[in-house]
Amino acid sequence: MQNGMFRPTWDDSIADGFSAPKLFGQGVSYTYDDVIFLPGHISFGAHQVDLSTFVTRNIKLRTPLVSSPMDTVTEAGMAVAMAAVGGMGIIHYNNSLEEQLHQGTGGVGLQEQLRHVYAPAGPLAWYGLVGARPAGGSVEVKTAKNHTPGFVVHPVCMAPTSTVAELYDLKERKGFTSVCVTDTGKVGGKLLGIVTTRDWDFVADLHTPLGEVMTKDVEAAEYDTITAEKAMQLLKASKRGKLPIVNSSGELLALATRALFREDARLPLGGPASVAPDGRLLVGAAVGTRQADRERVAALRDVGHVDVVVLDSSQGDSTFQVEMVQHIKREHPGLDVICGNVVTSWQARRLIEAGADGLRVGMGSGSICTTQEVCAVGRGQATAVYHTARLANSLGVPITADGGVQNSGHVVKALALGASAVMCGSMFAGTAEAPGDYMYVGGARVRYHSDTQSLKIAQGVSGTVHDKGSVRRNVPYLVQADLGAKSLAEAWQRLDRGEQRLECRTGAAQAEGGIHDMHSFEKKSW
Ligand code: CPR
Repeated sequence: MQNGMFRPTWDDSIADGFSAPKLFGQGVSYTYDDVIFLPGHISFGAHQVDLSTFVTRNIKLRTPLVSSPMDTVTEAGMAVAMAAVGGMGIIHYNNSLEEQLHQGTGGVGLQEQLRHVYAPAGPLAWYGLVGARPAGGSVEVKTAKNHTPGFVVHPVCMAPTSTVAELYDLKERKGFTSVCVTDTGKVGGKLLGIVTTRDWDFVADLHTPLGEVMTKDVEAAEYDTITAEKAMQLLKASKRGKLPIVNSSGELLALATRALFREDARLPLGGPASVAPDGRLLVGAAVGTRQADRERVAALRDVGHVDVVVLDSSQGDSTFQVEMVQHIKREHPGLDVICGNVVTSWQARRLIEAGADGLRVGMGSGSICTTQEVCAVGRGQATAVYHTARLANSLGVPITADGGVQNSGHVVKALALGASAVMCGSMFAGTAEAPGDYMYVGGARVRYHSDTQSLKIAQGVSGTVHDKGSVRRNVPYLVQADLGAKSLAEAWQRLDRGEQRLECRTGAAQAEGGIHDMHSFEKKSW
């Protein structure tokens, strides 16, 4: 005791467990579940823990979570939601550039998505940032301090010629019972009306066009003058559930809803959104390493203003990536590049020397990934994260632990072992912001097929995931760190000094650490 305060001093002779170098230096490949951290001394409150980190050399996140570039996970809605909670989304590229720019997945092109995310006049520019109103009429989001989300980014739209049968189908697939009706059937079309349950629940003829049942007398707010506060007031006063946001030509841009405002009020953790220096939301996009991808990168940068591109490959240590990262750094010097995936220090070093600003770590740990089984290569994710992070962090390049996260404990383990951020796929698939109809088929992605070769090897499977609500609700629960350290830097120092002790768990210890001896139970991660 000193001055009445207990000051823990480190004493190696009574230290239990193993240091990280010892545990991970035994030639054993450990997954997150295999290892357990021995608890340390806590001398601060949970609210004092700061998990902000750099996900690349230049991009800092308040929340160290990134959503995977998978067509079942990250499109514009997810990218915006991730930025709104202080993380970042990486938009997938399971499309040709042409398709991305003009059609896109599910009819929403990447160009459109990015324009919405970035265009100064687009609704997403202020989604999650409402309150940071533009000066002089132009929407220049200067600050994310007044984080008050409440707007639907891509409201579901139908055309007046769509039928009640299509609404039943939508309800079945997505659970939605209300839609905006526009002349094009899409966001950006002229707003003609709104259809809610009360408009169609007694309509017997399923072929009835929505134009006949929709409510035409809809109160809409103009984008240029609306704020979150005003939208809430209007919704309260009108006692309606939805307030479409339109431009001066009456074209639908977004939708404010009572339900979202109600939900936002209950969100457990607030804070600033992830914003680039120019005031726009941070977003990343995945690309490949072919010649056409060079044009894709240029378009993403020039049209979409992406902040980071992710070179998307299950085996990133290749001449293709080295040449691609060198090309990007030469042609687009301000654009950060995350290379990968890697699992060894050597792989990491080659890509860092080539110019990588960040690395994505994980091979075969993803929920739908069969790489280890099919190709006989990979590494247990805990071991991969520890070794690559050690090397990369010493060279000033952050790593993102990619794949295999099933619970908040896995996130904490990844971060404590040296990751600056954690990338999740299946964890976010099935959330309200993920694309898809509650079902996905994820095995046919470009990067996992070598289509110039006669032998094509699939390294993924198809699967389904549960509906998980909104990521804006889930994310705060995923980053509840109890590291015995106030920041990631402090946690890594403890790991380096050998003060953070670890052990490998036997199968029985893992069973004991899970739920047992219950007749029945319901397990909720959040
Ligand atoms: P989970 O978070 O779902 O466990 O893992 C997500 C990661 O899995 C992705 O970021 C990616 O690295 C990997 N992944 C995604 N699709 C894949 C296919 Cl089709 N095959 C193999 N791995 C995949």
